[in-house]
Amino acid sequence: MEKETAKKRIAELSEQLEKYSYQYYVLDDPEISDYEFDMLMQELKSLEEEFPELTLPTSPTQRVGGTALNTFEKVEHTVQMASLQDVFSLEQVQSFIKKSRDALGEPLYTVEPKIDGLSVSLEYTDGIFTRGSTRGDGFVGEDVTANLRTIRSVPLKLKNAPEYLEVRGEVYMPRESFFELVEAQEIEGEQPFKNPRNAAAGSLRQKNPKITAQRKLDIFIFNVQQCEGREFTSHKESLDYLKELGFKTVPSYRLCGEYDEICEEINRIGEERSKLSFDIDGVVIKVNDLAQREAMGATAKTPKWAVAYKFPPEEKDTKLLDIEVNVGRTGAITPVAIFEPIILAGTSVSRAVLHNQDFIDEKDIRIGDIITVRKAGEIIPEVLRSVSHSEDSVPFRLPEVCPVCGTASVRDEGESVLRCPNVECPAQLLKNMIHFASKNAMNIDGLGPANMKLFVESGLVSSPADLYTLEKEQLLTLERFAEKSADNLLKAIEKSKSAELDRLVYALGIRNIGQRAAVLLCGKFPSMDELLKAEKEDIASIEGFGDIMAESVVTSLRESHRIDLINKLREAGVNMEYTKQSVGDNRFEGKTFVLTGTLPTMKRSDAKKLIESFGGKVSSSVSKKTDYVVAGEEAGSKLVKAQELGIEILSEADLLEKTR
Ligand code: 0OX
Repeated sequence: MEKETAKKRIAELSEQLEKYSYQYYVLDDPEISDYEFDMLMQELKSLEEEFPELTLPTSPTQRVGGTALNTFEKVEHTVQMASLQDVFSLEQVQSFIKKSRDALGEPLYTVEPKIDGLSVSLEYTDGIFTRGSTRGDGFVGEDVTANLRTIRSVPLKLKNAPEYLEVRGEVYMPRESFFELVEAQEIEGEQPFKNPRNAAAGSLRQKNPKITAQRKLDIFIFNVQQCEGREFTSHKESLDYLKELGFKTVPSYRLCGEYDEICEEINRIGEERSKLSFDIDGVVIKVNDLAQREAMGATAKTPKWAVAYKFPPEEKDTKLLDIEVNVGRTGAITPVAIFEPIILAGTSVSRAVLHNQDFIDEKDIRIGDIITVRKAGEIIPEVLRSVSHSEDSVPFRLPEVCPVCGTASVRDEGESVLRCPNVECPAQLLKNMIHFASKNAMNIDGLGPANMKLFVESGLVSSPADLYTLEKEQLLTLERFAEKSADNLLKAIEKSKSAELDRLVYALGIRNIGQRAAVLLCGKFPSMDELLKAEKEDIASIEGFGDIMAESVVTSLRESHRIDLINKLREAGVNMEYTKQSVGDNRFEGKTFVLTGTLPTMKRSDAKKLIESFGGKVSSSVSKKTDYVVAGEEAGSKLVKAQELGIEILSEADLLEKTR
């Protein structure tokens, strides 16, 4: 073909393919079949191969290109990519409406779904997609242009575009793509992504755009950040314009005036939620008029003219396929519901703890039932109820013997949990050993669950004390170990001998004694000998301790197998003294917290103890002196006041993160 003819045909094909891509990826309404599309693409590719000098960077063939990067360049956002103020109740939405009405009279609001993905900026110069970046901290993000180009709904070229345009949107992974990806990851033996949002984030930060291209990401655009050559007076007008330019804008943006109307739209979006092919985690309410937005202004992080209403935990029905009976580290026999996978709060779940026989009886949960599951605190799935039994189902009974070692199970007085009393039960032994060596306990590098399983199953060790008499020759008999790995492991075991006492106390796996409790115990009894002699009352008097914890310590440390273990560890040279100066760190010293609403997993009293144990203060009212407000569900006026004062709001997860 002549070059001139090729040039014409390339332009024609590019134009057609752009149109069909737009119909397919943005409008979800293709005019031609996939086959016809592929044929056109094929034709374009071969022409470009023949005439490489005619290949434009904006050609539909050029979405996946370039080589893998080592690092992402930093991008300074000229216009801050602000985050949204979250609210958790309709009462808080109402208070936002009231405040904005007080300031503005009768403003209009746009109500749009809140896409659960990650925010990015796309920049277009003279209509050409020139740069795309992540939000980062709102001021500086990372250049992920090559990866964003692989997203089919990101236009590479705009028609009738302004001189310069920066838009903001949310990259997400549709649920179906997420499931496909997880399945492939499981087959490959890779750690699968936890939810579509993590998968989208991980895929967008891939150094190799070819991998991103396989991940089937998508994007919704929801804001004009900058536009040279065109002015807007309202958000709705700017969204309509973006739509016209060919962007895939947020799936709906309704204009509302009154609070009732906004509520109606929140409910409508909530009802649609499960039918969508992607995850949303709330609804964003924004003042529509841009001049009115200016008038309301912003705090350091969030605009005052918008809020994000976050949905309460989602509930879903599914089929209970089986009840698995697990034996834990402390011998607790726990029934676990195994159900058909469902997506809850953005994660695929198929298991939930059923606690004990009483729980099962109370809810009359039977194998084969349709059950309702929800995510408590968006983290831990729980079975709420049985909706219906299947025909000829029978009530479920936990076995009377340990499913692993066959020992008759016991139920301690006043407790609802069944236990396997056999301290040598293989299930308990292995889990205890794994716990002993784990990161937060003795921190023995290279001794994770897989190696520990191997050691226990091959009979090399049957107690944590055996680790300290392991010899290199013994390790070398195992296929997994060679000279170097054996030396490294022995070094790591040796190093663990000098671990602080609180690690050892935690590693002993005493029921109800977590890391923090171990630190507090050692603060009061700074040697193993003192701890072994401690009386229940003395332990119970430690701030943050209760009777159950104290009882647990005393009983466990009087058990002969544990005394035996401690003696052997001592003989092996494991540290038995506490050398830390202070009881723990006081990272919250001088900080005042206010707790409000129902926290997803913690009781408020526990959260208070936790804060105080790090030297923080908990106050009951919000004032300018408050440093943090920890807000849960149904948080009310305290949260509103905190928002007004620009105080940092923490979720339970944020609080826990701060104590890590
Ligand atoms: C979303 C979403 C996120 C623009 C100005 C402040 C926040 N995840 O769907 N952010 C915004 O708005 C930005 N809108 C959204 N719809």
